[in-house]
Amino acid sequence: MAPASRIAVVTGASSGIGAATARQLAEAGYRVVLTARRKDRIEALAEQLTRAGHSAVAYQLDVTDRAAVDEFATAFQTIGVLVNNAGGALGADPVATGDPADWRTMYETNVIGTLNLTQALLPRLVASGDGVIVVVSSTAGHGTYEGGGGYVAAKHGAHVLAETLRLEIVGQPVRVIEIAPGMVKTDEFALTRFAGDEAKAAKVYEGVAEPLTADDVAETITWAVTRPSHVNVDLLVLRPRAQASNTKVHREP
Ligand code: 8X3
Repeated sequence: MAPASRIAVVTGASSGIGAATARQLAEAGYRVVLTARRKDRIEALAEQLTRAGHSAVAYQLDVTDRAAVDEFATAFQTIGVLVNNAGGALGADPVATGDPADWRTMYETNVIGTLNLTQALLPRLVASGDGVIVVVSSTAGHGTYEGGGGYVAAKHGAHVLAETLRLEIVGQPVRVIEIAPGMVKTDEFALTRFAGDEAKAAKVYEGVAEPLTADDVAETITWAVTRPSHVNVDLLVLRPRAQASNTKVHREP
């Protein structure tokens, strides 16, 4: 169990990997702060966790709004864990025809959002004497695929942010952990990518026996975070067994 005073901030906690991570960190004993743009969702989850005897609060936050992030940071003196999970994909167009506005939005959410939270909370993570920053990147941050376009570029950015930060703050009491999931079937990831087109979203997982779940990833994040303070899981790539690479997926007929 984490000491009750240990605060864990999770971004993008309204659904999917973020919501599952908030739940699992609360169950592991952290005081969880759920952040997302969708207030109703994080409030409902925070209430649910509180009713189950855990410590959880909701704070509406857009990670791309630096002034709001700075204001959020003033609410804390120390923080134990920051999970940078907010992000996502928009579109699967080739580079030749991808929408620059989508590329910009993906860079803003996946990279600048992570940068904003990391910069604003780093002093509080250091002050805790034993801080952890998690960057939830993706296998898209470690290899490309056709149609990956702006998402692959943004996730490479998130990966580089984590790797650079780890070099720069070595010697300070903060671990930097990157978790890079492959194919994860969540309620919203593919649907958001394809602007609500259910048929296109379903095709992503078609014939794949068991894509990863949000809980599989949350369990991995929680495991990495709860290693002893001197153990830094630099990078952990996880995929479903049916996915050997970004472009090699076994699909049952
Ligand atoms: C999600 C993995 O393959 O859709 O981060 O890019 S993929």
